[in-house]
Amino acid sequence: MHYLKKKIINKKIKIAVIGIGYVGLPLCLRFLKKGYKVYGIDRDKQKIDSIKRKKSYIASIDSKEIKHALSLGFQVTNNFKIISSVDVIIVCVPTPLYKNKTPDMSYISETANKIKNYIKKKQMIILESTIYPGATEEFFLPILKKNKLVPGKDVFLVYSPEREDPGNKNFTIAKGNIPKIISGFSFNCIDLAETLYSRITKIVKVSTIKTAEFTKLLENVYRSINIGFVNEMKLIANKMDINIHEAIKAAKTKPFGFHAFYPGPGLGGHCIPVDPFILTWKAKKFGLMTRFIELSAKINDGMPQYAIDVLKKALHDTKKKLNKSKILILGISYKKNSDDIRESPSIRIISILNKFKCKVFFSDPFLKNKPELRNIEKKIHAKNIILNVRNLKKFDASILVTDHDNFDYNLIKKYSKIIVDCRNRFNKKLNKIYLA
Ligand code: SAJ
Repeated sequence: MHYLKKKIINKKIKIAVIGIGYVGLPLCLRFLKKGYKVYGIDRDKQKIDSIKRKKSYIASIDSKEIKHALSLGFQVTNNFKIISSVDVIIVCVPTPLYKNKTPDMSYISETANKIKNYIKKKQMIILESTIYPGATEEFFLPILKKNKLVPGKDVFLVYSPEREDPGNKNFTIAKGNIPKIISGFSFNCIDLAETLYSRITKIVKVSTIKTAEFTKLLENVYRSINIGFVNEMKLIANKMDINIHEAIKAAKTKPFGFHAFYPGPGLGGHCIPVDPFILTWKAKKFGLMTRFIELSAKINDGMPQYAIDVLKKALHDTKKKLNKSKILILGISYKKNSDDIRESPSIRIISILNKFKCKVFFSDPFLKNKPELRNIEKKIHAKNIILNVRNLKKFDASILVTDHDNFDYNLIKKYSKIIVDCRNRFNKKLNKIYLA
């Protein structure tokens, strides 16, 4: 049996996870709980210090879990030298977009650059970040070549896309109930990946690394285009004075052939607004114009402005002008019950409102304890306020952008002058409620 395979089965391997964010940290904890020696590597000193202080920086991970992980021997560092003494290297770094919507692969290339001086024979290198088909080999084969390491023989190159869903309490890495797609450079690589990942979850093997890279994008572009579709259906329904949510609820009764998506103020997060552009960028290299995917992204992109247009109409109905109004944004994270504000539509809405010179505040219970709240307020030129009668009465309109479950919807309905409802939380037909 292969040397590495034996070490994996006997839990003798050492694992280094590069990038201990919302993907890497849960992975570290899972392997630790399964009895493996794990090192977390990150360039962000704040993350390193937080772990050493037994403090979690991920909403879905309790600090008690960090304490337990440290008792199991979890070690964190920003020094890549440790790579030379581990058996498995798992890369979980971000792949955001540049402003021009092309993939920013700088984190991947920087990581490849950092590990190239330390990799050695008998190691397995796994990439989990969401990337375009071909990227794993493009960024990692050159460093193997430079070190005269033959993939599939001296070292084992694997791709297994992350499927961490922040805030999802039912499906988590910790529960081991999210099947993991795996593939590798050769049969040996796939076999070793299967041996490793089957220790922590169900696995789904695909034939090539490119297929695995493509599958991840398929999963997320599927969401993005369907959300774009239902957002366009919302525009039609609103024009025809039909409640789109009532129609979706009815359509859901069809026991086959319909999967419900819900209209909203636009797409936020680190995956869904990003992944379509990663795929379209690569498709263009093959001379393909992905019109449908790009059009759905454009529709989603237009939703924050649509919410503002509905707000303008609502203020007009009460003889008010937007630039003379005080507006409250309810919810600033990109999806409900989360404290993550990346690419949040709320931020887009606030920046449009700021251009109209109206006074904008927001209220988000998930942000109140966030250490970086002050910076967020400075960056978006809007302050977080407590939701109470006195404050609600001060505003000419409230826009419900992120429908956290712990909002007091009765209080909002009672004391808001106007409500622009982007999430159909106020489905009562009250004059002051405008569906956006
Ligand atoms: N959204 C809608 N309508 C919907 C669903 C989502 O407007 O019907 C919006 C959300 O408000 C949010 C954005 O889209 O702003 C993205 O929401 P999401 O539910 O897709 O959540 P994400 O971005 O956290 O996506 C993750 C992805 N997980 C991984 O990539 C590992 C995605 O594949 C999951 O399907 C998704 O979580 C999930 O199902 O929650």
